Amino acid sequence: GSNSESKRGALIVLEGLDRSGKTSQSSKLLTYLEGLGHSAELWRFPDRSTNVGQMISMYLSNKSQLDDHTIHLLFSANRWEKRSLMETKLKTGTTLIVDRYSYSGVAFSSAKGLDLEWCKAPEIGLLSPDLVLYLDIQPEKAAERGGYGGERYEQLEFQKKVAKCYQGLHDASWKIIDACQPIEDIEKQLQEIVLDCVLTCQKGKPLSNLWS
Ligand code: Z5A
Repeated sequence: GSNSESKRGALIVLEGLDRSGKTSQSSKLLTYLEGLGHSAELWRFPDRSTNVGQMISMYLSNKSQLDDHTIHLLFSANRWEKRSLMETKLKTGTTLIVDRYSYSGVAFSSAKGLDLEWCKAPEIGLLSPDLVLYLDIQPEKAAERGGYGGERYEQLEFQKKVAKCYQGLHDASWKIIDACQPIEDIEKQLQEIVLDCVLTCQKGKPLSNLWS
């Protein structure tokens, strides 16, 4: 409508394997949107700043052991604790660029062998992204980028399983981007798609919940 209060922000998620370039591209997108005068913020999951986030961080750095189901639910809880703030931000016109979201939650846990529907269940009712940018890279190529540290999931064989699990999660909100192109080429491609999404949301596309 013409009322500026009704212009909501867009929920834009970046997904992909470790080293696919999510972090680099998220910050470039933020700079781009802010440069155009849009209100935008960069978020990431896990959000390691909360109490739940600290438990997740300990687990990822191998400082604690947790049952696979338990850590799955903690990742989900970490998104739930940010849900109402997320909704407020979007409704008051701020676009959120989010580095990893529920798809990471489901892909990484189901790659361990947990039941897919069980993995999706705690994500139901979280906000549904308006756009998912999947940075597509072969696990071998990602590993070559280096910087695989000591974190729990940073192993080639496991990343291959995660890549397969991601493939089962694509829906209409996904755009698959070839993450092996030069950084600047990917940046240009993402800018176009993201701006289009931001404008569509401003025109009144309703918010919805996962998984619908
Ligand atoms: N996890 C989960 O299990 N359940 C959940 O619900 C959630 C997450 C939310 C922590 O994530 C782990 O938690 C993660 C999934 C799991 N485990 N893994 N794997 P994290 O976000 O803290 O860590 P990460 O996603 O693995 O981030 P990252 O390692 O920082 O990767 P990235 O953000 O995708 O890539 P980058 O930092 O932008 O780039 C990596 C390097 O590649 C860097 O040197 C760049 O300069 C280079 N790069 C980037 N783009 C290019 C191109 N186009 N060409 C060449 N080189 C490039």
